Amino acid sequence: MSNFPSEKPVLITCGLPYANGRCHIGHLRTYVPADIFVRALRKQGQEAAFICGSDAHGTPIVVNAEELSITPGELVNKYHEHFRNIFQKMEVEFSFFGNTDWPTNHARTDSIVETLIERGYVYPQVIRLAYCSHDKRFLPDRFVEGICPYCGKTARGDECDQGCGKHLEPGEIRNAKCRICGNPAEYREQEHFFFKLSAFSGFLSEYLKNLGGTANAINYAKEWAKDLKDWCITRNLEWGVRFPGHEDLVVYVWVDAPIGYISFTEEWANNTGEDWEKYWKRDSRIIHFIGEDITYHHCIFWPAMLKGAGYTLPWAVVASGMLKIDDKKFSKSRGYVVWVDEDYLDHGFHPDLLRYYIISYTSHTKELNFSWKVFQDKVNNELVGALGNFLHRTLHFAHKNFGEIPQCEVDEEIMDKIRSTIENVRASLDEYEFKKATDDMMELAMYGNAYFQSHEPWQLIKKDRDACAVVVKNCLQIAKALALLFEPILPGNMEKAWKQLALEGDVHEARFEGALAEIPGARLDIPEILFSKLEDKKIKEMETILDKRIKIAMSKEKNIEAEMQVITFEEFQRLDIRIGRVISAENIRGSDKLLKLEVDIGEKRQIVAGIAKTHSPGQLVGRQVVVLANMKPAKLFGVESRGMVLAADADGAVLLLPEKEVKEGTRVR
Ligand code: B3M
Ligand code: ZN
Repeated sequence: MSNFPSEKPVLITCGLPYANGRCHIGHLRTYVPADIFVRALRKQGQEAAFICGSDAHGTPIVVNAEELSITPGELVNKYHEHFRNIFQKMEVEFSFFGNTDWPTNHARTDSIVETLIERGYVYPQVIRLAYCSHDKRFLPDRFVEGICPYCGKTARGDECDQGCGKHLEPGEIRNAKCRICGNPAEYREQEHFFFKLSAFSGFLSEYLKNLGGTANAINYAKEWAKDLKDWCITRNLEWGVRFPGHEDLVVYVWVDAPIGYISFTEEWANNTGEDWEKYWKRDSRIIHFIGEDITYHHCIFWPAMLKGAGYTLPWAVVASGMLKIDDKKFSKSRGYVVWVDEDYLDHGFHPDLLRYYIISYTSHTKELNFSWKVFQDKVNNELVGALGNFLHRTLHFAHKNFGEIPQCEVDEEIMDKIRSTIENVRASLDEYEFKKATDDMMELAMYGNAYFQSHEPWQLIKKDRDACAVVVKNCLQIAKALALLFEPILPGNMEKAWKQLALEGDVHEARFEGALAEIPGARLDIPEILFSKLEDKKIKEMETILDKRIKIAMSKEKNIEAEMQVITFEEFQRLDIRIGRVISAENIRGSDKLLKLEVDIGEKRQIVAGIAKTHSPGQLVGRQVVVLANMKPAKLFGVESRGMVLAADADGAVLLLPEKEVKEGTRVR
């Protein structure tokens, strides 16, 4: 028995994209499978609302807007439109796509936070916070950079993004620096508000036992639930949802962002005459599709908040694995990124191809590697070679020899094969094994190809037209099943296939079970080819674009490194360089390179210098030299050295000399 359709209302959500940057393939790794899942639910007769929207708040948006000299609102609106547009083009069809800065979300957040306060789950506490006295402001989250107290890597204020990945509470980061001016931050005390997450440890441990979804989310969460720290849920920002009663505070973005799931459901329900409480106040099935990196927020923080405020808890959390580009870690700054508009859609690639790649490359929870070469192979071998080939040869043969769908019966064996394929697909979908579901579908296409090949209709037509008609009818029945099964993944092309099969109605609305209803007799048109091979030339072009981007990023990185070699005047001033006079000099026993000097630099210093090969002790006594006086003391051949004699590093050491004699101890600047 399959999980769906269920009596309970079903709501699917996707992690909300920050309205802060362009859409790349990494985003699609969550949205495309979620869209496919929703379409497949509907194909099983399950009504489902599909909800998403822009995450409008948080410091990344404020920081970026500040850098661009625009308001956070302007930045958010720009990217909100960008994402909507891309989702539309990629045929990711949300029932509603909202924005967490819209009034409904402010109102729902107020209401939830107030309930949590009333119920005693929020308490004030004075904490030490990073503060920049230069910019005269507190430095929440990404306004501060420093060292992760857990792993020692560079981190930003709320997350160790380059190291261990831990969530950091305000005040936890070490060696904090202001991101605006680069000055070291100070610490100031201020009252903030905490959510009593620790009080939910027992509840969460029980809840997680029954939470559905993928193991990569649930298993980690079970461990985390054992030991929970309270979360500071207020920030010193202008931009965001005000914390009730405090004009200078907003709630942490991770409070109002998931609440977007509720407020967007409300907006959608208001538009469509639905009842949002059916999903969020009563028994329902809420399924969150997220990226693996935000599991903590969705399996720990969010259910605790919902429980505390008295809302329906998520039924499943489905987490997608991370994305790699050419087997390298995805990174915008290092150029390992594929932009959905600029690198894909704008080049005329059909959305179906990328949808297919994402769903079929590997299991949803594993790392997905994108490479143009593999993209080409998958399209050419699987979509063109297997699915496209079967659909086209069937339709082409049927049209050419019969001009219509023959009026005979479909063999029981074929219906059984289709039936078992649908069952397999549904079972795989229930387990969120989307690749397996796709492979099950593709297996039917290969079965069709093998059937066509072994029954040789091109021979049969010459000998026994009726027998040939049965073979063709069987193939057309398989083609119908394929159009229905693949519609969630390849909505554009399966719509065309549906029409080529002269089928009535809308393939997007039709159910999987329609695959078992005999394909009705009808006239056939000349079929167009659905999938064409990707040429080497195009793939090379795409690879070159990516390579170039990586090279540019690399050279930028080198420039930054070069910049790091530059020292400031203050740093230079730390060098204590003085004029000295050599009082005595002698060889050091056992070394043919070193001389032991006594130098007057306003005080007497013993210095070991590696100049024995170019200078004899006699040449040196009485002459002036330039000395770095605050060189860290060292012992060479057992002789202590407290300073360094400066020389030009030419062919051997060439000692520096002041233009004219100056007093011993004179500073060099
Ligand atoms: N805006 C994006 C992320 O961290 C973040 C998701 C919010 S989901 C409520 O992946
Ligand atoms: Zn760390």
